[in-house]
Amino acid sequence: MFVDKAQISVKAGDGGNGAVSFRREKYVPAGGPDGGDGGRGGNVVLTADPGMSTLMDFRYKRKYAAESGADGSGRNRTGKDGSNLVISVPAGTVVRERESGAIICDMSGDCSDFRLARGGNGGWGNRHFATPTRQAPRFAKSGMPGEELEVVLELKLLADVGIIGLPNAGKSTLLSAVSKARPKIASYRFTTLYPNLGVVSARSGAAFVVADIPGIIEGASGGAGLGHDFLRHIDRCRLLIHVVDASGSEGRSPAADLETVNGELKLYSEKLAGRPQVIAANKCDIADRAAIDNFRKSAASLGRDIFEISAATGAGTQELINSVARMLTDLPPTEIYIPDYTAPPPDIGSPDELDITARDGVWLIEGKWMERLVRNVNFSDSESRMFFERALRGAGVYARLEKMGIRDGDAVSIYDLEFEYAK
Ligand SMILES: Nc1nc2c(ncn2[C@@H]2O[C@H](COP(=O)(O)OP(=O)(O)O)[C@@H](O)[C@H]2O)c(=O)[nH]1
Ligand SMILES: [Mg+2]
Repeated sequence: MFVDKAQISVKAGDGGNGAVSFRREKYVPAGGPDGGDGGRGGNVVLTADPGMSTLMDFRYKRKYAAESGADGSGRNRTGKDGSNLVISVPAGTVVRERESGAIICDMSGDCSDFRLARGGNGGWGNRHFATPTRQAPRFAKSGMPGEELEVVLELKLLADVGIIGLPNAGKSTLLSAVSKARPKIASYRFTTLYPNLGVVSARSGAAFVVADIPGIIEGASGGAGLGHDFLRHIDRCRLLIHVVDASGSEGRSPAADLETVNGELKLYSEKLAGRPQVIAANKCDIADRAAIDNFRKSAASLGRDIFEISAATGAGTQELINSVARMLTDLPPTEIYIPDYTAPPPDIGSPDELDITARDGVWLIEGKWMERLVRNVNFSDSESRMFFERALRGAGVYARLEKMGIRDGDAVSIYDLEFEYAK
């Protein structure tokens, strides 16, 4: 089974929690805090594997999660970092965010490894929270959650040349004649169920990659067949070789076949239909001269030239390849998709959702809203500190603390910040 599009969800590992622990030593009844920090969560990383040519692996496995960081423990032991989860995808896979369709990355060219989701940081253990007045902090911080994302993977082969044509035109035979690729060849429809890639060397020494895709059948672009999907693989080909059975076997007319495929191509994508196209009149070993000449004439009326070849005997194939190699030198390089995905602005939360807990006369305030506020305040600057004060008051944080019973002299702990409460 060939799969060229897959939807998966990925989740990076959560950070481990910080530990609450105290030193235990002989003759020392209450040691200082020695709770270690949580480990970092693992990232989800994509890696391009040139040996893969299908997204089949993603058909039955859709959820991918990297390992979470381990919790910290006593004796200042930091939790183990979660390992990264590396997901192999075929080279040329384009990754999009599911909902917006925006491109996150194109696994080709320079991009062979990509961090798709970032692991959360580990939380601090209680050893960070000791102060001269609070020598036994009974709290630690939780780890941060790992990033989560739903993405669509699309296979867009990194081939310079795509071979198109109706089933049985001889596409796979041509690929095997000009490269070391050994695609399946047979005379029934849809023999080729997944694309075959082959490296072709021209006389000039130039080499290029050719993709043989399953045949396009009539009505494919309307969703009638698989053809439409297959065209996606050759989206980024720089040139197309259009193989037509010139022998008119099975009662077909080469000129009509040419038109059928080009019609489908246009319906699928004007862009692809506009790519340079070389017509290979195949099976010339069994086609009669008159039929070939007729085909040449009708192609000429469309402003196109044809190459007479026989993929089976190899006749004419080298000329075809040399010409294609020449044309490629003048064509722009393989298209690389430019990412246009921007991560949504982080959820900034609201002051009403703040988590306030009192432990040992220390008032811990946590929450997204606070995190962001603290990040934006420079505490060595008195103006900034006043701004911070006003923000807390304005958001009703002090009112809440009062209501919960805070007293003058209690400590307020907000992330890395701690101060004494005074009405
Ligand atoms: N006589 C002759 N038969 C060919 C030629 N090229 C392909 N064939 C035959 O046509 C059939 C379909 O070929 P295949 O390469 O599988 O077609 P595809 O569906 O376009 O990939 C096979 O039986 C081939 O042996 C050719 O140049 N001459
Ligand atoms: Mg084939």
